[in-house]
Amino acid sequence: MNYRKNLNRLLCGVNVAAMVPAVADAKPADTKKADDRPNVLLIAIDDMKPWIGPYGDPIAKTPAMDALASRATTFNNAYCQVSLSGPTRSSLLTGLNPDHTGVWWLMGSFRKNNPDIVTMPQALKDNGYETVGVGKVYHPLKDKEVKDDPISWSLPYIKTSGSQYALSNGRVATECANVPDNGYVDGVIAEEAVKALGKLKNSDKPFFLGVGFKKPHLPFCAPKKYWDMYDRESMPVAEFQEMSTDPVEYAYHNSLELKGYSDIPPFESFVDTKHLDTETQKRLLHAYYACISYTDAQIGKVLEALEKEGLADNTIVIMFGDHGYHLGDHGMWNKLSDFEQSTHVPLIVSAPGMKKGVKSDAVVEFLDIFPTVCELTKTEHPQQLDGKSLVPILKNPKAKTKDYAISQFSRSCTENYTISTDTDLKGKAKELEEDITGYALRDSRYRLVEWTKGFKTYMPFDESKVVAYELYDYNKDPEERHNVANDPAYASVVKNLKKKLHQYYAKSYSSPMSAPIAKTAAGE
Ligand SMILES: [Ca+2]
Repeated sequence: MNYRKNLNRLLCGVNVAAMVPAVADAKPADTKKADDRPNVLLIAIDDMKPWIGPYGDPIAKTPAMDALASRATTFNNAYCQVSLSGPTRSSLLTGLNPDHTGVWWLMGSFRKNNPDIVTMPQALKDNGYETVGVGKVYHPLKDKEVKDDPISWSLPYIKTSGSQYALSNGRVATECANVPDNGYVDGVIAEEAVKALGKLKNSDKPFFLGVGFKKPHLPFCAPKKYWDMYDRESMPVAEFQEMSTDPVEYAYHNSLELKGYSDIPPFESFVDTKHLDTETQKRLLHAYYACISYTDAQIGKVLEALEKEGLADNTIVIMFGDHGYHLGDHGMWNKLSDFEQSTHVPLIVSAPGMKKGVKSDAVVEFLDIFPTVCELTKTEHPQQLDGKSLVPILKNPKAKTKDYAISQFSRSCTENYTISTDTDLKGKAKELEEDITGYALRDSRYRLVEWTKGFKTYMPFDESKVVAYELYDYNKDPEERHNVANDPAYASVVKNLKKKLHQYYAKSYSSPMSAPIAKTAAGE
């Protein structure tokens, strides 16, 4: 048994903040630099759907992401667990489904809901890694005690300052300014990430660097040169801007986020969104692509620095967009749904010794990232994780690790993104009884959504809480024009997928991670 494995065992599950110096002392001096465990560079991109080169997008110009994909596995069928920053990032970074973090709304804190949760960077820190973050890695909470989860990082979180806007045109949804990359904050984040890599290369320890870019999140602002890469007239306005047949009201929302900008013509409800004139839609799409290319260029700087510092060969790079995005499809904008456009995410993973330049069609989840990092860095799981390692797929793109992905959405988010304004779930059981949640099971062909009232999977399932179903057949209907849940021709499909979904509920409920959330919600 080698030294590192023993060290891993020793540190597993222990709060080692106080132990690290002792362990370092105990470590023979000449083995310090022999720690050849791979570094981890986690690149989080806010609100970026897979409209990028590696996913075959015919319009996007993303040379840096293309280059990354050429030495990585691109996951064609990856799904987020919630289509909203706070919950999706809480889930991804803890390796726990949203019912085990208790974060369903924008400002929830998994740390307050269950202080014992061990995050991905925290597990690596506890295992001898230097861990540091810059930009938006966790969703930024107002509560300073839990903001950026201080316990995750061995080095102080890198502060960046920069403006959302370069011009003073008020709160507009799109902005094109003739400024350098650091005229907006993502340029500053890239500069700081590059500096951090220069320092981390000199550390005796392997590192985890989390870098979070803020575009293409609204407002869609980017330097002019990225706008100039695209022709506005050729922007792909969504063809289907209606509700599906046999619609379920909970599945839709009123695009509240976009409505908050002064340069968006007023519209009253989601069905009126289609009345956003074509010119405005094309401007938004043009701006979204400009922001993607702007972000791509910043990623390029970070990856170039990784190369220049001699770190590229021994660094795992994981790049993801934190959820999908509606750009007019179904008559909706923004995220906040269980639909394909909102839950299908870009995920690209490059790791030393693994396949390069390949694509996998396996259905995978963001939950799978934490166990993958554990396996690649030989870090033992600090708690029961809800995902499965992607390493078999990184070795063989034809491999499959699971039959379906689960996403969920809490409809209480629609009005103001949160049931209450504080970050604490404590004592919210009563409010949760009114909460409508859609659990979506996506396999390689179908998506079944079971809408429930007052149910979360940390509780025992009770069929009386079901309020509606959706079923989409992506082989026949990739745009979700028809909800076929009530079509007799699909009765056996619904039955089969319901069974799988209910098995998932039972498994989630039986996890040791359920009880702490149930207690917190109950106010205990
Ligand atoms: Ca986001």
